[in-house]
Amino acid sequence: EPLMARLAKLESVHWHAEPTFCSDDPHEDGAEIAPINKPHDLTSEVGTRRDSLPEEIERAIGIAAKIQPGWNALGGENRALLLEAAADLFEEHSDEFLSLCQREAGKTLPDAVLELREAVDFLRYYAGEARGLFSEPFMLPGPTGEENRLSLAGRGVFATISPWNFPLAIFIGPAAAALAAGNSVVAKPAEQTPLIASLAIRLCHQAGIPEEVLQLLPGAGDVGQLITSDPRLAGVAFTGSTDTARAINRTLAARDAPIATFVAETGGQNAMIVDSSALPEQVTRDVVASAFQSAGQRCSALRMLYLQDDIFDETLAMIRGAFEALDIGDPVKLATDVGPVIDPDAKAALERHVARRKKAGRTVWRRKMPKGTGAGCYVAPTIIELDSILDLKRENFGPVLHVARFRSEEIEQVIDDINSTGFGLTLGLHSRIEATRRLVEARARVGNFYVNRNQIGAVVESQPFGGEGLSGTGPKAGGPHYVTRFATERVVCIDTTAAGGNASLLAS
Ligand code: UN1
Repeated sequence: EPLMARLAKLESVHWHAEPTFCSDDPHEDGAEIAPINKPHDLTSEVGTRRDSLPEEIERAIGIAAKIQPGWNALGGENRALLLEAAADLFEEHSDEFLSLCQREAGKTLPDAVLELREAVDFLRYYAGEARGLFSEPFMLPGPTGEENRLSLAGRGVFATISPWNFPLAIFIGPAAAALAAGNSVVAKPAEQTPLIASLAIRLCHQAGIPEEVLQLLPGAGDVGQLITSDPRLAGVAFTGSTDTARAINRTLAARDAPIATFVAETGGQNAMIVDSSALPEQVTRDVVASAFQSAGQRCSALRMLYLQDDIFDETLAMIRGAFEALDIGDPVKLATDVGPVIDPDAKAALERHVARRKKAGRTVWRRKMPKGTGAGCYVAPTIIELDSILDLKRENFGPVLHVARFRSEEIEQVIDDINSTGFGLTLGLHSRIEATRRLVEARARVGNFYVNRNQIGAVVESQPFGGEGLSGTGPKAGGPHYVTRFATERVVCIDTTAAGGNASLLAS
């Protein structure tokens, strides 16, 4: 078995040294991996797309299934070393990643830096998890003196399906978790951002993660549909819209196969509540960051701001002041605060939403767009006044903030309205009243609750991220329960008395 023989070789290698695994690798001459060192080669391909063919998908999953037991047998420590070697290479290649995040995903430079950092954090954190989780815990001996062992192992082949808004961090994060747990992975990036994904995959291979263990399957929804209908998959880790998560769940359930593990991180209808005890300057800064950073294209982003009525006018005036000062334009320019949205469909959906609210007679503030933004996928940052979050029917994924007023005695109703959307991702609160913080914390059903700060940018390890209800299945990415979801548990129980041959339950 040549694949297994190659994995056996891997076991004896100390990583961080020059990887020797791929000695019979077709890429050894460097021809295939050359673009890594030439960013212009990749950036000049921005906008190109390739869809995996049905036979490639079929073949990739077959190869992944065949290699997985060997990858699992390699052990948590070795897998950790390989993931850490990949993290090192990601850092070495930061220039290429930053440039691609700007050009392929339209990110501003600060957003691109945060994204790369999150990707590296995920690789290192899940590497640490591979070390910790796969050392066996101490198990009490059984009542008749048996020796008991509990171990974790990979489940098999995982598919990861990731979004364009975090084309690097959320592409590599779930894949790294699945790999850490001992699974092989077929990874489908968003169709809008295949080049960032392909650079990430090449560097993982260069770090020594075998090509058979981590394979890239680019394409759009039809490719995802083909992948997820394959009965050989043990599970899927998905980040994207709630509707797509439902469709994947149906596809998985319809297979003539064991029940799959499904980890989904989906949408949000995120609110922030600001009472009259809040500090207006802090509120202004945090509202603008939560709603307009990344052009509002984060599932954590603020969509619905509730301002207490007695501070409504003055706080909104300050927010509008900061909103008018945002620099909008080319994400490659250093001064830019708000870049474009991802594609013409995203722009059209946001424009329809704004037009409908205008038609319904709502007060709408829009930024006047600078010259030169007419041709690109730019959406003018917008603030729309509404009565309540219940006026929103869907997630509006872009630089559009809604604002409503509430009276202090209505705060419980506000929380109930937020809960009744069914989403439960992020919630912000600005208040200096401890009782209010306790009330909101106890009553709101959200995954990530942020107090007196912005509500985006959860940090791996310190702030595990993920929601409930329509926002996803959990467990939280970058938290201590995530990797275990990708693993299966086995208990081995050995009756040590039988080994002596002088005792049996019947005789005793
Ligand atoms: C997403 O937009 O899909 O907290 C997730 C944050 C990021 C994750 C966003 N760490 O904003």
